[in-house]
Amino acid sequence: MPVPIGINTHTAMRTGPVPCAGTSASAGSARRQKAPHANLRNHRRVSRSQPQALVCRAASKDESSSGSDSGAAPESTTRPSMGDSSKMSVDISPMTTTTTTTSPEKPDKKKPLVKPPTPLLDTVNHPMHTKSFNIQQLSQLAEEVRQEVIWNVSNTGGHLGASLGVCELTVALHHVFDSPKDKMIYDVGHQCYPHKILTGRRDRMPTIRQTDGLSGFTLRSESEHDPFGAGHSSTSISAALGMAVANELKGVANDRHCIAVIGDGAITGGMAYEAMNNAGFLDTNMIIILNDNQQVSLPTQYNAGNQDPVGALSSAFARLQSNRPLRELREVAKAVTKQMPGQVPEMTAKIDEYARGMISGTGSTLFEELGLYYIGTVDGHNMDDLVTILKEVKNTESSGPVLIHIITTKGKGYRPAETAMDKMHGVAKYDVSTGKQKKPTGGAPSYTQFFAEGLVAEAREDSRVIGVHAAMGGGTGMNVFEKTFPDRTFDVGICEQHAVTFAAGLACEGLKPFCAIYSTFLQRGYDQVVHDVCLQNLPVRFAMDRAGLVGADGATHVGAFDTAYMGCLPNIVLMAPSNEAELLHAIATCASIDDRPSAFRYPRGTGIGVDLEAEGVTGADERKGKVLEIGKGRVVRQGKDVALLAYGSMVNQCMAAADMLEENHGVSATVVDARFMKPLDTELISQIAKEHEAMIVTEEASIGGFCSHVLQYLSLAGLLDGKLKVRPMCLPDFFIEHGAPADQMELAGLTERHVASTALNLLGRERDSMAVLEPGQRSGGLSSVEGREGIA
Ligand SMILES: Cc1ncc(C[n+]2csc(CCOP(=O)(O)OP(=O)(O)O)c2C)c(N)n1
Repeated sequence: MPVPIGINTHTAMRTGPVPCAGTSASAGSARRQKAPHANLRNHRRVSRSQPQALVCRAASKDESSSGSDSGAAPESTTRPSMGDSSKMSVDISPMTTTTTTTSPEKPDKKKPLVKPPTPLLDTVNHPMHTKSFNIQQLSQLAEEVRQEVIWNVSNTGGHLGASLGVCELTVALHHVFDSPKDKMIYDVGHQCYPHKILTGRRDRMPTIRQTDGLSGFTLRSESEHDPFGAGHSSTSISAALGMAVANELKGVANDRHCIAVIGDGAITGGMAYEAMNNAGFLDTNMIIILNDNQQVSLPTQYNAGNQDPVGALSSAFARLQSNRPLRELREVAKAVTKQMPGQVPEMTAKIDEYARGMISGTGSTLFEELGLYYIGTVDGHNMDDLVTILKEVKNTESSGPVLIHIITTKGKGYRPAETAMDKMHGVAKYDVSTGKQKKPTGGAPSYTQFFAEGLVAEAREDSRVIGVHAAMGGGTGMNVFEKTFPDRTFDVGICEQHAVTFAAGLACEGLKPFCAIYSTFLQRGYDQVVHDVCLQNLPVRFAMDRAGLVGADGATHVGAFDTAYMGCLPNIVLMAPSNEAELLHAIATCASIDDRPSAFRYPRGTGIGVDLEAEGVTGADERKGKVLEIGKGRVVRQGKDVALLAYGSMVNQCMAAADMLEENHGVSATVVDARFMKPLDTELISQIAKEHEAMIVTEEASIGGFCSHVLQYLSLAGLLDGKLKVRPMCLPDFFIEHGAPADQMELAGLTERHVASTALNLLGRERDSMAVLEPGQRSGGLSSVEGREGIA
């Protein structure tokens, strides 16, 4: 059934054309001559009328006629009733702004907060329903989407600040382009909540990041409007370029647009430059929207101050923003073209070229030298400008790659977010009126906090200790370290590859770099770990936070693979602490290892509350661990029937399983904390293999890690040739999606019940083994997943 399009009751608004002319062919043309892909280049030349010039079509159509741009509607799309769309002014709650230009007001404490009505949004459950809206209505829709995000995230937690900053952009994109035919690729994907709301997922937003609910990022399997999955940064331009080139090769490029939306943080990642360089070279039609909100690292502000965004690129952006001649000339061009629609292309071309000449050498050449057509800067909260520019770019037949540089405010329109240190980047549930987050109080500090304190303690004693992180000062605890050692802390931007090799360079000169990178993000720096660190045997220390399952952040952020990808590397020492005291010991141990690389992995969330002093930790504020003997594990519980050999956090599940086995089944279990995966404590492993008839080896990591190494050793040592029964228990061979940590552990089969059940099965007690797994059978023991709620 065809879908009704357009809302005729809304008054259409006429918009002027955008300045858009000239060509960025300068450096691009030089590269074009060298192009080795002759076939592709010829294909493009044939398919384009004017490959070298950006030809502007005057935007003479008014807004209502833009409905014809929408293309065919999907059959399954239905439109809800329009509601009271005549009510144009929204009753915005007192702490939020009604327009995009006024600053937020203070909350009126007496007035109870109610969620503002969303009359326009109530009529939209597919992007095509935005087609007939005029600029004023689109602005209102953006504001309604913003309210929807604010209220929804207050109940779910999630990424807030970035989404609030792109409400206008997202509405404008969906109004101008035709998703899913046109591809909108959001880099990282953490700012995609407005996009989800506008693409038929509004009703499921209350489930976001929960078990079986919507993902917190874009996900191909979730919606046809998510053309590319994300979670890790700096991938959008490559993906969009790949899609655009595919469209060219398929001969459908004229009817398809590929748009990458990338932040000023994500664009610091090297991959983004590789992609832009390639895009300029290929000269493929595609659109890059650089969302510049002056937040590169997480958080931007800390240690009682405003941190300048890291990297030279940020200052280049700032120069572009403040380049008055360019801005003014573009404004002039816009005004002129509004008055003289018939002469638009020639007029704007001249002005534009002039503008380019004037700004040469002050920053914009960065993109233009790569062969991109740069348009900027644009107020990313001004709907009129956004829609006008996007329409022009859309209607330009042979633009090549275009970069539109927009300026936005992270947390826009929500005072607590705009004024928060971290712009409320990632939040727990919160009170809408104050923005105060409902974080659990009490309990042990997070592993991250222990890491920071432990590193500070080491750095106090040794001036060679240096902290390196990749835009994750808050997430890794390096902002705490930086407080004490600002000159010894390096935030390199979202550049894990560079972080690793930069640390290698520091190590070459005799310093002691600690490279704090989440397990999942170190994947980005893998060849650097192999080639620059391990191969040269340089003493770089890797602190791999968020190792194992990560709850609501989901599959993209799971730290599953480090034991496999680090375990196969020669030279490196690998450790996994089982609690916070062990983490402090791991830091001290790695600080002492100065002749080879070393690394330790630790989970997301809070420590388990061990008695630090009893565990050998010294110091009250800055806790200092003790240096462990390299390659030696420890027996934490002596039994006789079954051996539970665990690496890292799984020691806690094994202890709980041992309690269950003893109390409920009369089975005596030995629990061994391996501490090291490399070098393996082969002596201890041989000993427990000989002393027990059954052995479970376990870790919260993928196949190919600790379990594989132990089995490899047991096999080579001939210890599998006799009666010993061994079972590996690690993460299953599939990606585990977002959800509650306990649900994820259940799905992975790594709870204490699963360990106990496997032990009983090995001992030939199948019935007991099954019974342990029946619903309701829970042990009261320690679980390493407790306290793992939160956001990356
Ligand atoms: C490879 C990688 N490293 C680190 C991160 C963690 N991270 C998520 S968002 C973010 C900042 C992104 O900044 P920006 O692209 O400017 O987006 P904004 O949130 O400011 O809108 C970082 C460092 C990541 N997602 N991927």
